[in-house]
Amino acid sequence: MNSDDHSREDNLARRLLTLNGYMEARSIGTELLCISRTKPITTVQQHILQDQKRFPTASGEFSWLLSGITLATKMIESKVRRAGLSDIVGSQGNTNVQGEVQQKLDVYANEVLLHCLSMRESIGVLASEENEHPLIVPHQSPNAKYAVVFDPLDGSSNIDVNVSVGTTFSILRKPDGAGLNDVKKWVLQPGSKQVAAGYVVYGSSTILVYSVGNGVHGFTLDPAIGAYVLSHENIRMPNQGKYYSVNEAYRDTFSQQYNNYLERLRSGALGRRYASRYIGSMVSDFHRTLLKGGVFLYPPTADHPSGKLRLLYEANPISFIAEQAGGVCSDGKQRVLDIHPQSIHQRTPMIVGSAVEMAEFERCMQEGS
Ligand code: AFP
Repeated sequence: MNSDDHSREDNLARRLLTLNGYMEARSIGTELLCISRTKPITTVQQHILQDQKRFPTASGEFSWLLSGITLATKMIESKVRRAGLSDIVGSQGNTNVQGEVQQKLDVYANEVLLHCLSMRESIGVLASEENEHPLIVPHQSPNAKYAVVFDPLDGSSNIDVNVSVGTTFSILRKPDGAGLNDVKKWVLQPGSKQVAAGYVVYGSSTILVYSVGNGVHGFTLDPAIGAYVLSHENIRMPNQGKYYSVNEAYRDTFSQQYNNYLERLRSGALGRRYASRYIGSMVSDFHRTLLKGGVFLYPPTADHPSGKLRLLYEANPISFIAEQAGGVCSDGKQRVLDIHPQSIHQRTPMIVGSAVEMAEFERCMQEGS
């Protein structure tokens, strides 16, 4: 082998061993390769297992449960990435329980989550935006102690135009004494009772953000290795941001307090003039608010006097994440996590954001019209 061959081989090995940026290959002389780790890889499963070490009695079943969510969301993401190529965009021709047109991807995402989560013995009840009633998982295991509530594809009316969409989920523990048939008791719990919650955004990359009540962590899906890899450790929402996010087309139907608040943001009363951003896909709008600060609002409107967002599977998981990251989430009157739900598909107004914007929001609400 001459030195050109060596150098070609060396470069090839270097490329192979650079394993998507996680490892570094170094040559010593012309023959030896020394591999050193540049960045430790932490997958979401490793992270959950490490976190469980805090609880000496943890059996690992919770990480197995969460792996049902990660598997399902990888399957959803692969369909989302092929939207436009396969016959998966467009409406299914049905409406769901909310009276909303079901997209084909809504139906697929729902089926995938139901399938993957039904395999987990620790789950007794599943409730989805797409199903009228909560479902008892067929295995009916006596070991079942969690309910998972989810919106399989939030923002799906945007999918045909390549706008980011997401999945939200909330995990609740079976209340003491509840039987398997008391499905409403399993899911009609205030958000403060969530044991874990999170979401996935299928955006320019796919990111899973979750919390088990011990901070908020983000994992980006590395398509080359098919794993969610820790990319945003211990996310903290900035104290103040520069964007507000609301559908301003409805502003003439907002109450005076909301309009006063928005005017204060626009006029610079909080020390800066805000710009606006609104995607119309709540998970994506919230994800920006989580990372950059600011405020997202879906107030009561003429069409949705109780707000549009669903308490159990949209507002509650988002509130849990927001509070864990140092943010605040309100329905305009109280903390969202304190609302006692009366029905599975209950809606709520939701205002979520950084400490500075939320303090001003609460001040405007108290001031009245
Ligand atoms: P779809 O899932 O039907 O697209 O609804 C998305 C959503 O529930 C939420 O993600 C958005 O923030 C909100 O609706 C947008 O609603 P408006 O179009 O009324 O602003």
